[in-house]
Amino acid sequence: MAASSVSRVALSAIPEAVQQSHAQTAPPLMPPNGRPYNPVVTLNGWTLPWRMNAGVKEFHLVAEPVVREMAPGFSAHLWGYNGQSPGPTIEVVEGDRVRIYVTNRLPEHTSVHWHGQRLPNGMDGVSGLTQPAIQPGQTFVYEFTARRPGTFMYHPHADEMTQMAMGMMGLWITHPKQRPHPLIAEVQRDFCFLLASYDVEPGSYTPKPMTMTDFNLWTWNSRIFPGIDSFNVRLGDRVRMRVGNLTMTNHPIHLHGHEFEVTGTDGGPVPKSARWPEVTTDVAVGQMRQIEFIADEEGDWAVHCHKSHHTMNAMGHNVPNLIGVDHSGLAAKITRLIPDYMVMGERGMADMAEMEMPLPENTAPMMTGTGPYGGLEMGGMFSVLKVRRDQKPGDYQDPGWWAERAPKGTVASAYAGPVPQAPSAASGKPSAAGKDAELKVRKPSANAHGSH
Ligand SMILES: [Cu+2]
Repeated sequence: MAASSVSRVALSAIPEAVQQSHAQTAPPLMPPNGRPYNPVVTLNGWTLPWRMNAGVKEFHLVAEPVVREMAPGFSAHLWGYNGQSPGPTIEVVEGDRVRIYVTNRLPEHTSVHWHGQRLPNGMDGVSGLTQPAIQPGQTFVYEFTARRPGTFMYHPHADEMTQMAMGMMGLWITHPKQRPHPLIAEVQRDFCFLLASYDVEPGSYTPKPMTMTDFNLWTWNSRIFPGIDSFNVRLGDRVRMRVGNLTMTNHPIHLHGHEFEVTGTDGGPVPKSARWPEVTTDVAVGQMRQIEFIADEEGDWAVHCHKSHHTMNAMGHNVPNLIGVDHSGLAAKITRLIPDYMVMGERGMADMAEMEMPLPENTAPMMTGTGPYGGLEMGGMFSVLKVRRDQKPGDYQDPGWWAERAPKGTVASAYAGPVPQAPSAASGKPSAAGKDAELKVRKPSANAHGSH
């Protein structure tokens, strides 16, 4: 470790850097001092404790290599803050004077940019432009007043490509001072998470920072389904979800069973006249979106990115499309050469989730997760909103599956009676399949020289 630029005496004056050793969702941190507020819940994360020092809220972030469990059985070697990636959520109140000590325990220099904040230019954290970089072993101090309420994030502005690909990021929530606030509703549940993508080769541990678009892990707070906790709420709760995107592509976040409104961005609260109902909202690169809805439908409702490749884990993208191809006899022949070989994709890709193919060590299955009715065949950016009438206020525990209490007759099920004939689209009459079918046949040789 390089020598610190801060003396021992000065270090003792710095607040303790609280560490987190696990990836479970921490209960909301009720503010022990300072202005009161309703705390957020960071999905599979936690809020950084602070200390008050002569009216200033003091935090201590430590940038360092971490081991992040992305899902049970799969961990990645990332860079983060205070033992985890993402770093802890910082929660303050509009008007708070905030001092953040940042210690660099990485092998290279770093800085912290406070994305979306109004602050003095020299506190903006762009190394080379607004400050010298924080060298390994050094501690820097940032200080400013949290001027406007909203949902923000922090991340390095130094060797950004590498440091963000390695997981360096965190959420920052500035709660409103005025309550009730005309544009910021009081909510019963306030969740937050960051979207990040990684490229970790199956069987390895460290993301490849050079990857630009072809990532294989799509994460919420550096977790992948089934490692992402569910959103557990009480029937009738007003629920807020704050989502920030630090990947290289956009993510249409989709909620089942409810309509929501986008009530804020990193630019601040959205005027009421500019809100409209949605069930999906696109979160573009570098953006934050705050969605709100009343959880008034009981059940287990999927919440996910609507890009279907983002609800999968690491896979071989170069798999040929074999849907409809008859493999019979082929597998047996290949198995003689490669004992673990499995033919997949003949009937679709669901086979891949069902057949438990041997995976390299430290690899998450591509499509996985088991629900009360069978395989979910999901991965990546997927979770569940669990709405229950008997979920106690302030209780964030997983209530189990809705299937165990779904009222009779409210679940789709196999039909045993006579099936009515389906009318064909063209005539509106029952179809005479096979009778008038027309086939176009092309001789294989016709295309040999590019002719059609
Ligand atoms: Cu996505």
